[in-house]
Amino acid sequence: MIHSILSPRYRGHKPAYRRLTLGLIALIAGIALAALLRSPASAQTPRPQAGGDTTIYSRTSRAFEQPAPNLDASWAERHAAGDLAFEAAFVTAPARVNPGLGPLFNGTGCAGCHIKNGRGLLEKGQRVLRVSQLQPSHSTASDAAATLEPYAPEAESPGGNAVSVPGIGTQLQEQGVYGHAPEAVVQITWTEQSGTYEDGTTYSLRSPQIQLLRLDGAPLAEDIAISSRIPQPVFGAGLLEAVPEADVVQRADPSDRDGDGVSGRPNRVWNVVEQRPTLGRFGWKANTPTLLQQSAAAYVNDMGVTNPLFPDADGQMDIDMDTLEAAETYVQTIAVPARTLMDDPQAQRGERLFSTANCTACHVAELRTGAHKIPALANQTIHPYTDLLLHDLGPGLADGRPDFEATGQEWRTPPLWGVGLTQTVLPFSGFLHDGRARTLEEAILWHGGEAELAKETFRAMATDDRAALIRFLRSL
Ligand code: HEC
Ligand code: HEC
Ligand SMILES: [Ca+2]
Ligand SMILES: [Ca+2]
Ligand SMILES: [Ca+2]
Repeated sequence: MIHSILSPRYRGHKPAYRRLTLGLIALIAGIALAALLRSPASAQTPRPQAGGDTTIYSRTSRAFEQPAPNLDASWAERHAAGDLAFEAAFVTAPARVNPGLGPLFNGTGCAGCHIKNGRGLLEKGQRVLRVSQLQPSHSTASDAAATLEPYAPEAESPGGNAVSVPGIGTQLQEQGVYGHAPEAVVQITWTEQSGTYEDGTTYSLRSPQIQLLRLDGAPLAEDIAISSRIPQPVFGAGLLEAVPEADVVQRADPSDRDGDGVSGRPNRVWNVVEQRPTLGRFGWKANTPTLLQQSAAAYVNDMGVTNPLFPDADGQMDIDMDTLEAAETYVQTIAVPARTLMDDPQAQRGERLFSTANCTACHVAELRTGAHKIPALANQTIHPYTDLLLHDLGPGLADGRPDFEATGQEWRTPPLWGVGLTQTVLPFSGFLHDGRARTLEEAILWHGGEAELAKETFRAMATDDRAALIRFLRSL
């Protein structure tokens, strides 16, 4: 007779080997469970915490829109209020909700430009064109602009180094509320140039040519430097604000003492609150010192919404300090998405190549934050892949327009955290200051100047090494 082991007769009579097997199974299950609970922060995965304790584990199209998980209850509440300020779309006064748009503007709200807190596109309503006059004095621009409504809401900043264009100022507002003409009309044409990788594969790079037209269609002037910029991702910005100034400045190597061809300089920009120049951190040329000022400048220049930092000439303002601080708090307290593919051999190889190609000379993997008024941002080890310094990236990317101490060829190293999610969050969004690069490969191939050697190293890589490097960038 064959007895089933489930037979009641056998209960309580399990042989020793069976007890041992069950024990082993339990032990293995326990270890597996512990490993699961420990991941993704376990020992084999050294750097998933891109934003320190503000890191979240999301790789979806909403990955840039989460509150930092380590906010205390009162900051979490302020984050939620800030979210509403960031989402608000302004309208012409008088109105019951969000009045004060314009008279001239580029967009109607923060979220309309920074799509899902990520980038925007180089199209009207999302882009910002900064301008300056090449020959300050007698200029054809002033004649042409004489027919335009003289309006330049941009505040004068001592040391700005960008000479105002008559009738436009230093930022071109392409839209006006009813009865107000835009400052100019922008025409963009694209040119393509082709190149070849060392392995024979060809590629094509596109760049925009920008022409400003008067409203009647006549060209505006030829002696205007134009810098077209797409909206940048805004998550993690609070952490970058919390990196001690001394740590940023200490990485500068203006005379390239270590001879690696990479220098790097801090920008020093006008701080409206402190009424003196301080370290520039935000914007493609690090032309803004703090997130309060970045938000205030966005309100007044991009939306025509006057505020406590930039009131009307007569002292009136469209929004109060609470609203301004709500927007500031929001961009300070957004979570940073964690890195992925930590155990993927190809991504690991790509990370080593990123380092051997000396990308890390500018895209510094690890920084540490210091003090900040928001406790969740203080003393965090973060992996933003930026040094917050200006670098000369060569004539290919130059806009010819100075911005405080940044020259027409210098740009701030942009952070690369979350760069792999860029097109998950916004399909078709581009890389680099004007979104010209359609892929990460194109972004790298545009590097020149101080990054010429790094670019050449990439261009000369074996096909599978290039793929590994790109896979690493996608994992960020
Ligand atoms: C018309 C589109 C537009 C609007 C509206 C707009 N932004 Fe921006 N934002 C930009 C562009 C373009 C840049 C890059 C500016 C530069 O490089 O000079 C930028 C840069 C930023 C940055 C810097 C990010 C970094 O990594 O350096 C922050 C923060 C920011 N914006 C927050 C805001 C907030 C808050 C609002 C609303 C109050 C806002 N923006 C409204 C287009 C916009
Ligand atoms: C000398 C400093 C420097 C070095 C070296 C360097 N970069 Fe950059 N990188 C920059 C700057 C500055 C920009 C922004 C340029 C612009 O927007 O016009 C940039 C932009 C990028 C972007 C686009 C980011 C975005 O937000 O659109 C990627 C991707 C990138 N770099 C990857 C790399 C890789 C990979 C390497 C190594 C092969 C490298 N970089 C080497 C300074 C550097
Ligand atoms: Ca207004
Ligand atoms: Ca203007
Ligand atoms: Ca150097």
